[in-house]
Amino acid sequence: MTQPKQYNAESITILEGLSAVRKRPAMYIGSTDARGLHHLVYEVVDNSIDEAMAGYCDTIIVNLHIDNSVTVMDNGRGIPVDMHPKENRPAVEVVMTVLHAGGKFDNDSYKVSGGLHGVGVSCVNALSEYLEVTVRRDGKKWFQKYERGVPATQLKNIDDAVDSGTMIRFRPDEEIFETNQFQYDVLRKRFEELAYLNPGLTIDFRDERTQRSDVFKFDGGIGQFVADLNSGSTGIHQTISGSAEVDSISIDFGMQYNTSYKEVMLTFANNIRTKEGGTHLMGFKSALTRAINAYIQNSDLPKKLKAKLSGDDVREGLTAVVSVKLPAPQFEGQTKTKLGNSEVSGLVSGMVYDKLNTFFVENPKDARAIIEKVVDAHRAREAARKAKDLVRRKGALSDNSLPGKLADCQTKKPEESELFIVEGDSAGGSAKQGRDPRIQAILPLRGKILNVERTRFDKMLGNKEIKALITAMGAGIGQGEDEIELDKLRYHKIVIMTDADVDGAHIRTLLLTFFFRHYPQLIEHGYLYIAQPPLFRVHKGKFEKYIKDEGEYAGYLLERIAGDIEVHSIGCDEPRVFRTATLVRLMNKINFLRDKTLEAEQLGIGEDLFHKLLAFDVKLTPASLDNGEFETLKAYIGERGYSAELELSDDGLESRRYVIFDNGKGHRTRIGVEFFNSKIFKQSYDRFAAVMDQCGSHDFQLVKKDTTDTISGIFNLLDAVFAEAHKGINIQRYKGLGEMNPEQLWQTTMNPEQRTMLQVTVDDAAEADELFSDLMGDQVEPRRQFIERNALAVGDLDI
Ligand code: 0RA
Repeated sequence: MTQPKQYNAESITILEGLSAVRKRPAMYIGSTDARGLHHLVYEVVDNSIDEAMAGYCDTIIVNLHIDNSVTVMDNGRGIPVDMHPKENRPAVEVVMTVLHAGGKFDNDSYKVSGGLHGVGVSCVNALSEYLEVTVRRDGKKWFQKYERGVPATQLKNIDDAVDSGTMIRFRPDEEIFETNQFQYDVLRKRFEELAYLNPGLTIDFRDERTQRSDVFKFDGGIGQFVADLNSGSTGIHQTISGSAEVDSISIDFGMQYNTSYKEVMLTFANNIRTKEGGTHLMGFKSALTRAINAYIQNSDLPKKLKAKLSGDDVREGLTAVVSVKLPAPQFEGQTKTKLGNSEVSGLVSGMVYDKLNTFFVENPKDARAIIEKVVDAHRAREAARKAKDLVRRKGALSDNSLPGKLADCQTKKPEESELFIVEGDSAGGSAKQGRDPRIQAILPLRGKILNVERTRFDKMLGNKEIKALITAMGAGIGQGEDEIELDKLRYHKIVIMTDADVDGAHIRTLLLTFFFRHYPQLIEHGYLYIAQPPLFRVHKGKFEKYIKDEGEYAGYLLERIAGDIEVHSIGCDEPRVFRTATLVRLMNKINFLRDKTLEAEQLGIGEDLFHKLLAFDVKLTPASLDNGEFETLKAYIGERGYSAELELSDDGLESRRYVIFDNGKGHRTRIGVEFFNSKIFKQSYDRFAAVMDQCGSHDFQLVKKDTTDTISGIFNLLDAVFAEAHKGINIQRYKGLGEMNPEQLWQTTMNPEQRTMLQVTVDDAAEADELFSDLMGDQVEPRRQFIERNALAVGDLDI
């Protein structure tokens, strides 16, 4: 007889705790969007990092699976499994189910995590459809599974083990998260950072969805971090670095000046990136300014180098990383990424100051190069101030100081005014004629505007195009945010309208850099937009149509042909006829299946096998395969030319289940069971079933006006229908705005009633900043690649 599980007072408290997390996930992990989703991974990895920092672990493996579950594995001591004296349950179960229980069993260890990510792995558990933990410890291997935070099995000893470690696999709950798609590049960046901050630690990152992988291990730590950050530009001296431990706070920094004018300063507290800075950053900045000014004063330098420098002067062209680790970090600020511990400032400042002093004395050549650089920056800053005053005074003269090229709108109300920044004079001409002059202003920009990232402020203000833009907008300009007067901004929609080609993408990126650097608050207010001119032009005789993107293009072709042809499904019991709307729906389903079939092929699953799995009348899941459905699958697929076997692979660390299909001709396909929980499979299964239901054997007749073709296979049918739709029309991939006349430009791109525009948002200013740096720095290759990738897909521009 089985007893229903008894809940005691403790387990009820636990259930309440977990359900609080599920009710208000944002309180624990910040949000339930992509950011919160990634947070789950950081939380789990941070636990392994703690184990590494305590000196017990040197390798962490992170694996993204096809069903969007994640495995995090380490070779640390393993979470304790002995009975917790008070809770009367294994310690690992307490860690997994009790909020903030993570490090409680660790009395002596140097735990510095906490703070931003330190909500505990129990939160991850509560927010996961399932979580499995495998612990190797004291010669035994233990396993437990939870569902939505609640134990689904007891902790079981499943095997022996030779070594130790912890493995956690979880699948974020689709009921909680808006998205369950992990972004490789986002995680990759974080793991790379962590590897720099923890020298000697290996982080091995794999993505089974795409077969991408990276292994990070940096023995050189922060010094190497700085050198690598600078590898795109030219350093002007050897990297300076230092580390110390004072009052149980450990401090590491590295810095190097390069030939650019850009300041790159990354700060961390307990491995967490402090985007809003804080006391460690303050300490570093003050030490830098003091040390450089002191060296200038006290050493034997020519008179032209004797200047009194400001903080801004000494940071131009500087790349620096500062990392502190401390027992009780206080995180403040809007995004809780500002270090608040007041004692840190003085400690960092003193340590960096001493280190710099020594470095300057011991390396006079390097010191000289640095001083020349920062004094030069000082001079340029003075010049910039003068140039800015000039622009100010000129701008203040009168209203007709607006740039001559600007065709302004009639209204003076910023709320209804729109400024279109248009690439080139000819498109500018069309836009001027096509616009609604009441509310729309046009500013044509000629040629390439300046790359502001690489240009000094004074030079930038000397650029005609930039000056015209600044005066047209009317909100001023400055190097500090407070110098912008947003209440004077003359337009509340500023629209970047460039061609859909590589040059257009380049100009758009340059403009975005300009806005990001100098008008961040304008982006924050949602005033900046990107126009979406059409990508295709279709014409036949006098008829002409502009089409936004590939999707609309396919839709247009289908609509066009659907009235002229019929598709008959033959070879099934009840032949069906598809025409007009039913034909469009069928083709859309097949088109979708084609996309997914290509994705499956990327994963190594060929079309024939994929479609046979889709045609199986059981919708497989990882669990159903374990529960005996496999025998049915084996029989089914056996009749269709494949043998199948289940494989349990256990490399001592991870145990995984695969189905192996053999087509009898020497080709084997190995599919992890989680494939049957992936979107690719689940969505395709439903569409395929619908198509099967309607078309049975997949033999068709395509009935045209004069002839009838017989076609076999759904993708052949799709190709034939599209080929038919293409007949007799001209399709042009449309390149320049200039190819449209004013009326067309108005209709397709500018008319507020009909247009679509992308609103530029800076969700995360710091990350966008890095994107811009990558794109706009000295390095040409990443920029070229980015522009090529995004030339025709503005929607992907993630800023
Ligand atoms: C509590 C105590 C000890 C280790 C851990 C937790 C631990 C947690 C995680 C989470 C992921 N990997 C982990 N590795 C270790 C110390 C146990 C001891 O004293 O042996």
